[in-house]
Amino acid sequence: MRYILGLDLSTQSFSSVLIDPDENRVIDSESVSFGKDLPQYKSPNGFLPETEDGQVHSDPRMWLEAFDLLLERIRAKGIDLGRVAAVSGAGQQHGSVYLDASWFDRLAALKPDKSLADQIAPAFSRTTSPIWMDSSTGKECAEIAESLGGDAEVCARSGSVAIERFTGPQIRAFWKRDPDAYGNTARIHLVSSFIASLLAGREAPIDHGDGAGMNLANIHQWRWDDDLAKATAPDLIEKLPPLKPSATVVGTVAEYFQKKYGFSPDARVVAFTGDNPSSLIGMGAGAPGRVVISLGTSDTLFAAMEDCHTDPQGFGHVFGNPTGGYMSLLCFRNGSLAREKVRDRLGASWDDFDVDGLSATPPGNNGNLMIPFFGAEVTPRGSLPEPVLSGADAFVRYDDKPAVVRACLEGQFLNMWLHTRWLAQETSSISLTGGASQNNGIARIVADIFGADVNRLAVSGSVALGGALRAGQAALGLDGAELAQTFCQPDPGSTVRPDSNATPVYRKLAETFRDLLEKSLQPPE
Ligand code: XUL
Repeated sequence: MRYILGLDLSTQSFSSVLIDPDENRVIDSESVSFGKDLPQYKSPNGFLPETEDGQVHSDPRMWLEAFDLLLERIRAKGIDLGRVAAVSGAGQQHGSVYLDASWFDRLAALKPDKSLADQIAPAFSRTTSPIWMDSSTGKECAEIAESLGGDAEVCARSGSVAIERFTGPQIRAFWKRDPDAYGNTARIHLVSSFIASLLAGREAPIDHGDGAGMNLANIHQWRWDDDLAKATAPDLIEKLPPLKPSATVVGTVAEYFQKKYGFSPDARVVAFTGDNPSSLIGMGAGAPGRVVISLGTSDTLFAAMEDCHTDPQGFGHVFGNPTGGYMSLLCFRNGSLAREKVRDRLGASWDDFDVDGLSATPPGNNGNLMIPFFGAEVTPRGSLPEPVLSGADAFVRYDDKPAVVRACLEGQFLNMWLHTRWLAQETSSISLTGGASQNNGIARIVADIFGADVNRLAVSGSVALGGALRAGQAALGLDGAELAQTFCQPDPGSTVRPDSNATPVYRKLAETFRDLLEKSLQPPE
C-alpha cells in the first residue's frame, strides 16, 4: 500500500491531503490554522498587521512551527507516514524567505531532537517575509519598468507587468530599505521552494509555476533574466535557486522527517509550486478547456493556456503550467470582502445572494448597474472612493435590496468576463472553488455571463490535492489524466447550465458596464 502526500502552505493555514492512488481514495486531510493554533505569532489571519505604507509580512518561524505541528498531528492519528512514496505541495505565491550563508549547513544537518524553527530561525537574514498582500512597492515597480524601457517589455519577458506583490519588486524594496541585511542574504527562496528544501534536506529549485510570479524569470526561455535581475537588486541571480520544471524530483525526504515522523528513506520529494498552479492541477484543469474561478478574499480566475500570449492591457499574468506550457491568472481584489460590504450595508444575509433572493430580479437587473469596487482594484487597476451605482433612484439610494445584491454580483462577474477576453480561447466549463463556491445564485450568474456550464468539485482543498497529484505523476510515473479523472470529478448534480436567453442580455450589458467603468475609475493612488 502506498500513499502520496500533498501540502499547502497558504495565507491562513498549513494543510495536507494524503491519497491512496491505487485504491483511488483520500486517506486523510489535516490543517494547522496560524491564527487559532499558533496565537503566539499574533497573526489571526496568518500575517502581521499591515504598516501604513502597505507592507504585509508573515513570520516565517510560524510556518516552520506549523510544519512540525501538521506532521505531528497526522502521525498522532496513527497514520503510517512510512507508506508515503512521494510528496509535493505548494506555497502562497510571491512570498519570499531570506536566508544567510549558514542556511546551507543548517539545512543539511537538521536534527530530529530539535524543532525546525529552532534550527532554521537563526539563518533568517530578514526576520519577516513579505507576502502577496503587500502593496508597498509601487515606486520599485516603476523603477524596474523604467530600467527595462517600459512595462510592455517587463510583461513580454516575465509574463506580467511589474506588480507590487511580485517577488522582484519586493526584493528591490528590501535592498533599498536595508542594504546591509540584503548584503547578508545568501539565498532568497519562495515560500514553495523553502518548504520543498526543508523536506528534502537540500536546496530545492523554484519551479516554472511559482517562478513566473516574480518579475524575474524569462518565461520563454525559462531562465532568470539578467536585465530584470540587474534592474531589481545587485548580485541577485547568485542569491536565487535555479529555475526548473515543476516535475523536477528534488531528492528523497530528509532524515529529520524520517526519524521524527516515520517517513521512508525512499519517499521522493517533487519541486513545490505556487498555490494557483497547484490548484489548476487539483481542479483537474491542467489541460485547456476547464476554467477555474476561485472565490476568496480576492477572486481569481485561472486556466491552462493553448499558447503563450500576454494581456495587452497588462492586468493578467502568465505563469508556467505545472504540467508544461502556460497558464493564465487574473486577480480581482474586490472579491468576498466587497460582497461582505454590500451585504452589511444592506443589512442582508447570504440567502439574499442565493437563488431565492436573486429570483426577485431578472438577469440584467432592469438596467440597474454597479461597479462594486471598495477602494483599490487591480483588474482593472484603479480605485473608486465608493462603488458606482447607475439606474433607478431607489436602487442608487440602496433602498432596493434585491436589485443592489444582483448588481453587486453582476458587476463583479461582468468585470471578470470583460478582462478575460484577451485569453481568446474556448471555455468548455467553469469550476468554482473557494468560500462562496457553493452559492447557487453566484453559480447561476457566472454561467449566464460566461455562457458556459458551471460546476463544483467533490473534493475540497484543491491546492494540497494538486501537490499530491503532481507528486504521483512526476515521482511515480502515474498518468495525470487518469488521476484527474479519479480525484477531480465535478460533484454530480452541481452543474448549472447557462440560460440561452440571459447570456445575450449580459453581452449588451457588458458594453454599458465598460463605458461606466471607463468614466468612473480613477488612476491608482
Ligand atoms: C496570485 C496571488 C494570490 C496568492 C495567494 O497572484 O497573489 O492568489 O497566490 O493565494
